[in-house]
Amino acid sequence: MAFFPQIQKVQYEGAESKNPLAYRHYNPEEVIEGKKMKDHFRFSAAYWHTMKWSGMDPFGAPTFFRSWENATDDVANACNRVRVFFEFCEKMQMPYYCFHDRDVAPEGATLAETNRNLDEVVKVFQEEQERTGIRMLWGTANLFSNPRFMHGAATSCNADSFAFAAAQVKKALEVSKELGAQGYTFWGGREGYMCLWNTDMKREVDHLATFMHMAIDYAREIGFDGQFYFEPKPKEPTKHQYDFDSAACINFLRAYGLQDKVKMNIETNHATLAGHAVEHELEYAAMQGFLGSIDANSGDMLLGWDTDQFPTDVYMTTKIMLILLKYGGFTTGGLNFDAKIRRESTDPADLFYAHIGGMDTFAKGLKIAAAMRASGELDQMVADRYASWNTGIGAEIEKGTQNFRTLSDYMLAKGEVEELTSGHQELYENVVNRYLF
Ligand code: XUL
Ligand code: CO
Repeated sequence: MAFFPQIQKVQYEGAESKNPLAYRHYNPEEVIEGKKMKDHFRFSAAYWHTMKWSGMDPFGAPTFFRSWENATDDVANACNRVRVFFEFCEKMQMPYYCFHDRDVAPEGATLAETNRNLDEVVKVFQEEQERTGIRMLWGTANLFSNPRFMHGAATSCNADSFAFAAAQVKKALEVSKELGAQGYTFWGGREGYMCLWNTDMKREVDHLATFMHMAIDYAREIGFDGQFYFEPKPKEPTKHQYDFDSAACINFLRAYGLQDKVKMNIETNHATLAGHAVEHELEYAAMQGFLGSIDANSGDMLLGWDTDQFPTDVYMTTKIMLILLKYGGFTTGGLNFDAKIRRESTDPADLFYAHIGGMDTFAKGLKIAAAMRASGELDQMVADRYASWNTGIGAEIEKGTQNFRTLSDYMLAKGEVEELTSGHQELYENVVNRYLF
């Protein structure tokens, strides 16, 4: 049975197409810089937004009424929903997906029943993976919705909350292995705090590291060899989250001996919440060797919270693709649309328009980024800006043959910094614009 009978498989039709259900730039088989577009992006749909977002917000009830949902949200309904999801992914030519344990199966009266519910639904995922070839990019566990996690999970003041979270992640790792997931993501949820008066920060952060080590040890024990990711987010739901941004996360990973086991999953809207741009977060993670995966979305600067909108800004996708190309692209990671349609976008077709827009915006960004790299114009301008480091004193500092004494002698003899050049920011911006329009 088809749940989207009026929608055919979305195909590439070229830039001139006016068909709202076609790709204008995303051409999966097209080769750019020696790699197919589909392999550059490794696009993924997020189950929690695409299937579970109901349109509910803090001020109002759900606005989406889907023909495939029943009122009870039982296991049978959850299984049926998986079929809907795979029809969606198939029609979108979406090669990957991600979910939290609680997105896909309802919680039972006990942990044992909850695990059984999950097993039932995972069987359907397995069938649908077999049927379609669509694969799981990464799995994760929801350690934030249930009231038992009101103080956090791994960083809770309550040891039982930690233990429950551990039991949940144990099961989520088993399921990720069963489904052949290529990764597993830790997102903090409530791993942070609201008030330092009642918080033992050192103890909480130590516990977070203990939790991650336990998860990784268990994964290795059961033979799950997916890549682990840490997803930064500075606030929401707590005021101070321990996974604030790339720099804070990487410091944490290094401080606790996790640096060889975990990479970063960077989300655009989380970057902006941290007062950064996504390109800053990505470049920082990548230059430190932590480039892992991307949660693709965008925020609304006027609203300032985690609006999780689909990306439509070609400037932004160009910047992201430039960094991805520079660092050799994804290995285990991909571009997961951690994005939701607006609560006023009530038609099932809106799910398609949203993802098509996101994929086309990234495809256009990739083409522009590749053209910029092919000409080498911008790279040359940046290289010229740093020319003083290529010879003379600059080269010697980089080689490590100078020290404060020799540099002081050098400057005493020379007297003043010479040849300070313009930063030409406006010129750079104009050059970039030439590739965009
Ligand atoms: C929350 C968020 C999560 C993670 C997975 O803001 O981004 O959905 O991506 O837990
Ligand atoms: Co995310």
